[in-house]
Amino acid sequence: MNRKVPRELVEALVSGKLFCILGHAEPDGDCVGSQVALGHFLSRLGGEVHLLSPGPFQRPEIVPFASRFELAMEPALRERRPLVVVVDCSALERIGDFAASIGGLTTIVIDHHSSGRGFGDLTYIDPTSPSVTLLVERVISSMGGTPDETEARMLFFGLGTDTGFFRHLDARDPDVYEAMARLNGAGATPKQIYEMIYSGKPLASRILLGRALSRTEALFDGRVLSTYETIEDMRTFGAESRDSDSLYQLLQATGGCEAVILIREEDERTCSVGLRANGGIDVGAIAGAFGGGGHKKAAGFEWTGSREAIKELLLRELSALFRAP
Ligand SMILES: [Mn+2]
Repeated sequence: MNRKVPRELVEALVSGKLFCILGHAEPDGDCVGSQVALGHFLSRLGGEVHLLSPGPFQRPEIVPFASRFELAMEPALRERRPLVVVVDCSALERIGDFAASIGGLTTIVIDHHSSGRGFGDLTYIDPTSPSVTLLVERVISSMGGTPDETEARMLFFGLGTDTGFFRHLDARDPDVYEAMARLNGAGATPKQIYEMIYSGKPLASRILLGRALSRTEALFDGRVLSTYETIEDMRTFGAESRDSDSLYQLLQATGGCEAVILIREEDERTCSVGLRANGGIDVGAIAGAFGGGGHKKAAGFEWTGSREAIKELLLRELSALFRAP
């Protein structure tokens, strides 16, 4: 547990004038929320701020922010030696080509992942924090500031995203709720943030959801639910219509369900596999056996081969855990 923001890190931010704030590839609400809020705060203090991202901005809830981000670091900007802040990112590979651009520049890392190889000159990492935005809130207050309304909303947005709108908060941790109370006092409400995260989805995504649900197969007496999406689905509905979060949520609500498998054909040769667990099963370990990774309750991997073939391999792996009593 590392709740106190390191003093050197605070001093670097306070004395900085030019900042590049970077996040991971395929950004999500926690990443974007952390970048926008911290950038907004540093601008208010008079800093020049550049928000950088490898993109792509696919999730509908972050599309409205895409135009604020630069997809590469201009050489002229690099020559001015900005202070780099990397958020929500535990490994350099996750920032793509920026890993080369930030070489030799002082780099701050603010993150809540427990895995990954460390990088950065000054780090603030707290794996007990449900979102990076809550760490950014602590950074802002350590710098003597208070989030304004824009910052409070972005910070709440990140927390709402990473906790599945607070459904995954299961620790007894009043600090989280005290932070939420402060953000609410600054103008962020659950209703606004719920709409930011969950509204505005294309109709095609609802129809695709229906297709994937109707294909669900109950395995091991319903303890495992498995479904899939095809290349044809992607052609018909578009990649932006994929909504695995909603699909997992609906399937995981099934009585007796302990794990969910989602197999997606990415192209003629490759599938991506998503795994979710309700109970005690460690799907991170299963994904790891196939060269992937993740957490105990949410993990995934990429696979070269057909949808049927990967399902067979997964069933073999799972049968040890789910053999009928
Ligand atoms: Mn995060």
